[in-house]
Amino acid sequence: MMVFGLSRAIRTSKKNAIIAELKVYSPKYGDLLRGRDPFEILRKYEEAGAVGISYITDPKYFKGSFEFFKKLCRETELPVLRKDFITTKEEIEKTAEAGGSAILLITRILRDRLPEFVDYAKEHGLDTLVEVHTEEELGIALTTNSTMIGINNRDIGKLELDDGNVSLTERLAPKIPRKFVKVSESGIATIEDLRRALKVADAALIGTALMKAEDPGALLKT
Ligand code: IGP
Repeated sequence: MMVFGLSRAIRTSKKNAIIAELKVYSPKYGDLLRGRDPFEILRKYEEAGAVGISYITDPKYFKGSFEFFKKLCRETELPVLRKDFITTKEEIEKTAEAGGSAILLITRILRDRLPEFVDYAKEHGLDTLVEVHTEEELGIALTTNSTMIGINNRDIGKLELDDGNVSLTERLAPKIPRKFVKVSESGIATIEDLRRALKVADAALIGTALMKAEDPGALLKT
């Protein structure tokens, strides 16, 4: 197991740090795999120099599976981030056992329990990506020992029916102290969006735009 592999990879990256999401389905665009083999996309992400891989295990809205996550952790040397709507500590244990490197914890869902969940995940060797979408949520995230803070440019409450806007990252990232790795998540669709995000954040997390492109690695090479 790579302890805190994702945050370290971002901090030591010499090029644009992009966490590439292997996103099989989006509530807005539907099927994103289009008959392709997910492992073929994984290889493209690796070749293009992704700093880490993200995968959504939620079956309900994103058609993900925990079984596939386990397989993914075995198949790649890159640190893997598990995304889901985590509400129990048992899920943290399962993520660590599967060989995951990092886990997403959503401030809006966990609220008062967030600091405790962060510590629990770190005790299990996992990096934590604490997700925020408002300034008030950022206030809560900053009280935790999380290794990373993710600014979600989309409103998760709208389940991706909004496009998201990188201006949220531009507004919130400067308020985050350097001890946290800053990640701009969601709605990054163009090179211009990516440039804006990486001007203020340490890494960008991209799913839809990579999956919709002809070459899933193209945006990673910019
Ligand atoms: C990726 P996008 O817009 O590039 O496809 O976004 C990722 O940020 C998004 O999938 C996401 C997500 C989440 C999914 C961010 N937070 C929480 C499920 C749960």
